Amino acid sequence: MYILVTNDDGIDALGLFALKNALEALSPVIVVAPDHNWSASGHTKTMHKPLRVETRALRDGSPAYVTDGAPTDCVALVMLGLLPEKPALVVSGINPAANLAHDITYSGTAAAAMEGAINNVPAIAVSIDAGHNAEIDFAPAAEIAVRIARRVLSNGLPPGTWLNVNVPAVPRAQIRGVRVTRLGTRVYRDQLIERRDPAGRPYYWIGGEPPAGIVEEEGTDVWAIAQRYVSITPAHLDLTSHAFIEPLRAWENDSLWLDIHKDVKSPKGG
Ligand SMILES: [Mn+2]
Repeated sequence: MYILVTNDDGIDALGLFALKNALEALSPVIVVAPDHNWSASGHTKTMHKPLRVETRALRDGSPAYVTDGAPTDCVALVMLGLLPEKPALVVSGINPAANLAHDITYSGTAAAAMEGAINNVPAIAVSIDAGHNAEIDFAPAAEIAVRIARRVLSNGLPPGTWLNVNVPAVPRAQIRGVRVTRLGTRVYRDQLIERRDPAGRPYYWIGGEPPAGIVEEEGTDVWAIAQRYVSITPAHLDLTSHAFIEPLRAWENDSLWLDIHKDVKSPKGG
């Protein structure tokens, strides 16, 4: 029995190390992490090149696996047989920036947890709302991850479900508590920045201010973090808009499809 720890910031990230050290209080931990930073790579699956896996000593000398694949690949490699048995739990992080609301569609941290859920292994993504500050104290989030991991190991999670955990970047005494939340609304402040290369051709950066969010939406992850609560969102692989299935069903017999058979050629060419 072991916990698989991975991240999207790469094998050398302090958040990965803090998470691994803290979770070892619960169970053996095996680290499989990318060899470089994959932040905002989403649910990338490597299909067009081979994957290399090597062993690497972490900063305390303990062994880990490092891959040239994406965070998703790190989890998939293990699920498909890199290690003799599947993990009891996947924990991804600790990401040094929040993964709130729409962020989880970009997040490699979240994607690694989704890959656990796809493989029927309970999974947790852990992030700190710190905005890539070099002075981050990972200890409070690591300790919170241990508490949640302990509960998930004993209770499991429903199929297709993973937990998206965000921790406010404040001293532990200033954390007000824990709120179970739904995903909120991000407000991205990206701008398209155009520059010129030495040949005069334009190139672009998508950049700007860090994202904001609608903090007034009570009960959301964005709201909880703004209130200095730990946010735990039960996320699901099912991205279906269930509320829109019935309204959309009216389209099934709509005039939109009246001529649908006319252009269809049969396999015999008739
Ligand atoms: Mn990251």
